[in-house]
Amino acid sequence: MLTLLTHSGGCGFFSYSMFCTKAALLLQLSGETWQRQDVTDPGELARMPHGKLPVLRDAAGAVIADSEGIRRFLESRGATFDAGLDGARQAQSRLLIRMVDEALWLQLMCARWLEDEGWSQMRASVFAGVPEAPVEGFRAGVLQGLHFAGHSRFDRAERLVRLHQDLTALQGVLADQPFLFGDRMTAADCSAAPMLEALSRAPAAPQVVEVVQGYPVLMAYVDRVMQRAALILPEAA
Ligand SMILES: N[C@@H](CCC(=O)N[C@@H](CS)C(=O)NCC(=O)O)C(=O)O
Repeated sequence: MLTLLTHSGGCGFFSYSMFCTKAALLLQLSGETWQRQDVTDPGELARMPHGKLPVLRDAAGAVIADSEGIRRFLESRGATFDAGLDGARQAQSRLLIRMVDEALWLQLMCARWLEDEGWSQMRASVFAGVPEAPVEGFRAGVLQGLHFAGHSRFDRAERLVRLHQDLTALQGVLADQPFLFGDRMTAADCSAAPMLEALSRAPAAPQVVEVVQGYPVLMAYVDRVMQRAALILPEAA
């Protein structure tokens, strides 16, 4: 059986990591039989191929890193995530996934790690009970990364303008369809729904949550994707 190694969840999130939830949705769509295994030991996380999760382990013990690596692995076993999409729509799907996985991810990182209100909610949820020194050290590394990427050099107002632009674009693609590319859930939904979900609730900072909650069509879409995938939520800690 396939085992998805994930960050743990809580507060209604399958995983606090939207990339782990994305991988879980891809697994659900693929029709494979799989199980989850939460990685909570920092030493074990550091031993993962990129020091990150999600990672998929197959029955022979081989490990596949990264949600996109997991997608390719599932496709190599016969999964088709974009059935029925012509070449142009497959290209649009790829562009959209990159936008969500890269641009909205930076928004989420700022909302959870940079903004003080987001960070205090992270301390109370994801890092509850974890000693101050290592967590603050880890945060400092994340903030350095955001500074290098440049996103944290924008002020909050500029970040929120860009967030509005991206959400408006996503809503434009969705229009009145149930899923981003029509009646059927595709790979793009596996990226977009978990990212929107993560941006729409704590531990994301309240000003970001307020913006995202201002797009009820997108919020209904997130619920639809999660219901379609019927992910089993982890037991409350
Ligand atoms: N590009 C990767 C990103 C995975 C990722 O950023 N994982 C984060 C959690 S959302 C992580 O495990 N971070 C741990 C660390 O950096 O130490 C994917 O698509 O899977």
